[in-house]
Amino acid sequence: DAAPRTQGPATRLVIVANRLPVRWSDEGEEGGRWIPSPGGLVSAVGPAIAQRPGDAAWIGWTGAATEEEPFEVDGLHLHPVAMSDDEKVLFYDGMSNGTLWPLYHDKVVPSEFHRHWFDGYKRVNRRYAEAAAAAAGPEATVWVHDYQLQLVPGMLRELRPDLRIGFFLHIPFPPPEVFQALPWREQLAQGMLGADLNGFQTPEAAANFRRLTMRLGLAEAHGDESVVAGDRVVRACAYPIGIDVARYEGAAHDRETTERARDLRARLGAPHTVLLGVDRLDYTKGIDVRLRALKELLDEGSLNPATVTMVQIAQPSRDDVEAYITLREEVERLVGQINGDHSRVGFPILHYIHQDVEFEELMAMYRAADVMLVTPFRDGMNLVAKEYVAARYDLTGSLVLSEFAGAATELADALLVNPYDVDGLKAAIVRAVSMPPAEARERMERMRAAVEANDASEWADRFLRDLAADRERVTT
Ligand code: GDG
Repeated sequence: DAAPRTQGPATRLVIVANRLPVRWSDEGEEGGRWIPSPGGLVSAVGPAIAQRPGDAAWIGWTGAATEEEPFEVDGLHLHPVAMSDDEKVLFYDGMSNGTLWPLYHDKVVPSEFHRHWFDGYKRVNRRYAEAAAAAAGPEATVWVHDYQLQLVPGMLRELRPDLRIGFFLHIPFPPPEVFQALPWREQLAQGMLGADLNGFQTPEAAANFRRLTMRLGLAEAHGDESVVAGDRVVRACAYPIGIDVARYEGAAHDRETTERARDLRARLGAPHTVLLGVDRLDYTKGIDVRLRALKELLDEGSLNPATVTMVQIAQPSRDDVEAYITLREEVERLVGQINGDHSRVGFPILHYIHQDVEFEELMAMYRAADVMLVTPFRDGMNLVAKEYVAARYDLTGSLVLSEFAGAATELADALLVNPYDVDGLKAAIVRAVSMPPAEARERMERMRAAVEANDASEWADRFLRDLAADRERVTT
């Protein structure tokens, strides 16, 4: 029976994402409490929810294996989805991060296909779909997020045909020629076709999806930004995600941030130039190639270790997945080599932080860094690039940005690089380090205009507005 059990008639908007936007804090009263955990998704979707106080719900995983009751944090209804340790291995480590993540990121590492991973993925997706079906009020809007939950829109449409369903993919969507290798290609594509609107970071990703559905014979072309699947029009187009500009600009202007940035530079030994990298420790982010470029520049004397220092934040990520363990070893080997060859006692040339840095410290780093290095081999958008630009209100600083990040479309005034071309990357770093202030200023001004023109709340509004728009009927 598809009838929802605990349908909340008041719930008009349901967000479905792998994780709930909260984390458990041991500090405070009575042994701990849930506190908001502001990641990229939370800050992007948060404003849309804030406009609908009391009638929005969020379905996601808390990180726990056991069943938990719905609870509330800051007026938001949270519906935890339980996942056993075994299911986490199949659904999250396996199918999501061992199959789909590498496949969608140009196979920077090989993508593995295992039938039991997909079975686990299906089982867990069904659980999210059932939780969303139970939480959503009549004709409510459900917004499903990202590659972990690609089957949810289709499952949800079967359970609740009355719902408006949107899906947004935060990562790239590969060309059909690559996607077609997936033994479960039809099911995954059908899952997304269950949505009324599929959003992607770039027009290329959206076009790849439309082309795929046609090539698989699941849909037919319909105008520039839609396909027809059965008797339904499914839109698939680009909604490049933005950042909460006011939050980043506000934090950058904060006097404490300015003092912290000054203090940071002093602690780094008052170098002439500070280079910065901020990434999850992920093989798609090109941390290794960036360090290789730095190493060669120092080895050949193109960068002077007496005047340059680099900070690399590598936020711990997915450390149960084999490829991440290997990457960490490679990055740490390079860090050791670079520091061994070029540091002086008390003045390491490269500060490598494999820790979660707090927001205020991150802002101080953006303020302190003269050159920001964002060099992913492939990235859906990359928010770090936009955050750095938002923090540079004094119009100083240079951004070296991979042309394979979605952000390169909007930030065309960065020094764009092909991260596979080490010589090109080295040349861009040297250019960034020695860029005349007038040129840096012009570039930064234009980049700031681009970041400001695409605020996170507008992004969510645009998506939800288009999702709410009247459905086009299929006429035959
Ligand atoms: C996926 C897509 C897309 C990083 N280290 C720390 C920290 N961060 C914050 C950054 C930024 C966020 O994490 C990372 O966002 P990115 O966009 O750079 O990358 P992914 O995590 O891969 O995100 C990506 C995004 O989804 C949104 O659609 O742009 O392409 O892959 O906000 O600032 N924050 C703190 N400490 C850290 O150590 N506090």
